[in-house]
Amino acid sequence: MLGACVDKPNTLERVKEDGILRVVTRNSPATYFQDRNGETGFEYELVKRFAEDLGVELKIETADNLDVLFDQLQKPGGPVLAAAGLVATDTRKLQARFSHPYLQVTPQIIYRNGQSRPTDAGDLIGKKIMVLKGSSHAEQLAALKLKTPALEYEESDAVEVVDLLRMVDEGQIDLTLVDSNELAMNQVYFPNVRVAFDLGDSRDQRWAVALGEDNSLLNEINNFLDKVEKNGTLQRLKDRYYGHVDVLGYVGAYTFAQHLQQRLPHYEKHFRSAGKEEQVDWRLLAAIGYQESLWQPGVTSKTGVRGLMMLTQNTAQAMGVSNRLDAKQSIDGGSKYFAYMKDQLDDKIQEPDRTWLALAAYNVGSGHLDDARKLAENEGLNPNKWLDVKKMLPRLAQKKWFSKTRYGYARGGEPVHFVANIRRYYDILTWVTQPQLEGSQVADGNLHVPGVDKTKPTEDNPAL
Ligand code: BLG
Repeated sequence: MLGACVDKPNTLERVKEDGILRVVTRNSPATYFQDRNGETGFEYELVKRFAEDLGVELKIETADNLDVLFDQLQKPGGPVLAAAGLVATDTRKLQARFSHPYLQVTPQIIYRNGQSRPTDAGDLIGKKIMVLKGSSHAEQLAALKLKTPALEYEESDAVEVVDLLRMVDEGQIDLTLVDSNELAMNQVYFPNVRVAFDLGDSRDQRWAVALGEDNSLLNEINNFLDKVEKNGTLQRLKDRYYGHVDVLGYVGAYTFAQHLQQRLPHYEKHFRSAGKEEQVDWRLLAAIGYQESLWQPGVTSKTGVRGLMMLTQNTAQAMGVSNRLDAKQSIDGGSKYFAYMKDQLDDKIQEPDRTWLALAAYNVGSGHLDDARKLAENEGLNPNKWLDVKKMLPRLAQKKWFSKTRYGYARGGEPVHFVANIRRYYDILTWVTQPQLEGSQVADGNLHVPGVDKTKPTEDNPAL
């Protein structure tokens, strides 16, 4: 008997023998989805690193709803791990075992701007509320209903979190309850959604394994999570996926959403055609345009730089732009200039650094960028890596350093923010534009939120 037990491989050994880590998740912006580079999402990135650590291949499966997800986990021969932004509620502890936490989230009641703002649980009575079926939020509302029987809410398994937020945004429901990280990711799609109040304390998200798991996998998971917490990997992923609101602020995030609906549709066709012409992802060009002018063709900076892509007079002339305030000319000229900046970089510079360095050159000029690259080299850093060059750029504003450079003083801090912001906007634009719309005939502003039909004209959204 004992011998049989020893011979039988434990879960971890089985995963390693198979060479495959099977993971079940949900297809949503906060967990797992497709973007310009293929598969991505916070959970996906984290679990991919875990598979790499184990030296096995990752196989992702998606479950349509949370009940199915927990069923899958129990199935013999099914996925061994669920990574889907799960909170270990009492009910779920009967269905699975949970890892150490990796993300703290706060459940938030969401309402539509312009409606009266609910401030406590009592204000939820009489409102049309919807949450995901089988979600921890449904459990929270069920608990609340025991104390406040007049509370009514609906659970749906036909929607995702983005749909719930859209329904609030468009007034189809009054309220929903989502986690703060989901809102942080999605605020940029929905100009009208606002946080009413936090419902309860913050809670931990954890990975789950089957109830009968023999601890081998769970221990390995916990070691991994502790490691990525310590070495900063976890924080980097959090910044990348949930940092938008931190960077934009809530006001910036819903302002972006407004501009996305009201302004970008006027210029999307120009970005697409310039992207085609210059062989650059149009969403990167659109991100430059947002950083430069918030997609406003008539702006002029303090320094006399003008237009949607903020061209200097010299650049405009060199790119054949006769009227910088003409949106199409500005976009074409700016795109051509960016492609030119990228082309003339050293052949040794690989993507994606090539793109980030070309963006810096767009903003500060290629001479100053070269100076910063030389400073990097002198410091023993890599002049072909954006991470290293960006450390040097701010030195161009300090006499101690710029006095030794060829092109002298430059406001070197500006391109660092410039590139960081554009990368954010580019990420966001990648999320809101679906790959299947690429190259489509409809080139006049087809923005698409996952799971949401935004192509229908609405009152708030006349341009679509
Ligand atoms: C850029 C030019 C570069 C030029 C640098 O300035 O403009 N880029 C474009 O015109 C697209 O060509 O390089 S140089 O020709 O080698 O000197 C340096 O002069 C524009 C930048 C300047 C910046 N925006 C595009 O990113 C700007 O307007 N900064 C001032 C902002 S404010 O007035 O203080 O608010």
